[in-house]
Amino acid sequence: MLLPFDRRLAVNAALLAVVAGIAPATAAHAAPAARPAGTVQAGPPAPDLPALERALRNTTAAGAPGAMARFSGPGGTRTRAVGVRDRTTGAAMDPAARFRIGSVSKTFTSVVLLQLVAEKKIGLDASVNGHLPGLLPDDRVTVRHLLTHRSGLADYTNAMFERTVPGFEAVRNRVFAYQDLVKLSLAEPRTNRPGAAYAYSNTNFVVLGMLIEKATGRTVATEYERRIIKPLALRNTSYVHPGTAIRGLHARGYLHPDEAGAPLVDSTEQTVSWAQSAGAVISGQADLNTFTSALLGGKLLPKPMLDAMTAATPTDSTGTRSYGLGLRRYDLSCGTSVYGHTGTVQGFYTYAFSTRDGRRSLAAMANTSNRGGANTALGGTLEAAFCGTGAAKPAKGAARGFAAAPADADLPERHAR
Ligand code: HEL
Repeated sequence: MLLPFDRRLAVNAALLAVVAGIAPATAAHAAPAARPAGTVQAGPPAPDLPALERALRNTTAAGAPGAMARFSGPGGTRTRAVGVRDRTTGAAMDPAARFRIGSVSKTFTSVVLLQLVAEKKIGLDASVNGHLPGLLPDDRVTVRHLLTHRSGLADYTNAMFERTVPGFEAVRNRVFAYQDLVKLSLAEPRTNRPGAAYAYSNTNFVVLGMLIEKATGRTVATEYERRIIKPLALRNTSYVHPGTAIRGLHARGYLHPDEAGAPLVDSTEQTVSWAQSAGAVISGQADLNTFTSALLGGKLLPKPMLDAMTAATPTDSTGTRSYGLGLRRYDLSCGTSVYGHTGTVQGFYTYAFSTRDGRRSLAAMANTSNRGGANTALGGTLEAAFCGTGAAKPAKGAARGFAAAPADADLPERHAR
């Protein structure tokens, strides 16, 4: 791992071939020993494809113009797409389309950061101010507090997007410096004493972006590129800021206004400067499957760092939703836990999750937002993909989507719509 870049490229390309199923497995993915005759192999359940498709149809029924999912596992890859990726042309949703992944970008930031910790360029339990003198008003805030959303730094986006469409239009073409965003947060009271409680805040991942740039002397875009995108050959993934376009084949994003019945707002083009290292990556489903598989499969981080990243604490009352270091863990109804992140950026909902061994992964996307019902329905793809036909059936009358808990159960009311 953490080898000089050229070496890393070669090693990662070889490992990637395993993840992609085009090379024989190494120790981590070794084939099981021969079974005694007459026994049944207990493997992971196959995805329930009709249920996967139903989850996507529930998503469009709940207000998304289109939705799609891509599952990758030992039995191969399956994609499903419904609805449209462009409401003007009527072009069908396309499994190869690019889209904005919002906070799934946080896992990219976390990977870069933890590589820098492994390289001893940043201390996980060091004071943020030790690296960025005078940035925060409290020396007790550590790097780990940022990664776990326990810094107490207010999320400036709560005020920014209190009114959904006016909030979006006010920033869609703006370019912020990281410092401007931190200033917005510090103008508000802290939510907690550092370390005291989980409170999701984009501010944390903005400060992590600043730390990456300080420790490396390079931009976050360059570090994503040299540490993740190139080694994993993610051809549809890029950090786009402050450009506003999604290049190539892509889904257009449609934002639901707060006012019932108001027309959808095409929100495809924007700088995403309000998020940057907290959410400005563009990607595609195949790349997201490759990324989460490689990460959980141990291809991007040394074991102690991956163990730290996946050590998650519950964030909701059901205890089935947890957060590690820039990584969510969802405990599904069949007992399987999956790791990854969700994303909400104007016009796009994303899920990108993998099993702990990295062998099964799911990416799902709907080209809408500010529509909690669509997000919850899209979350139903996780149960269908990872639990197969063994998924618990939702109780009669319960919201379609997760059987165990809604996808956004740990989110503030503002985000849950
Ligand atoms: S919010 C989340 C999600 N994360 C966080 C980040 C991301 N996205 C944002 O902070 C965008 C917030 C505004 C989204 C907008 C909409 O729905 O397009 N909503 C409004 O403006 C509501 N007034 C925790 C949901 C995550 O899953 O981690 O991505």
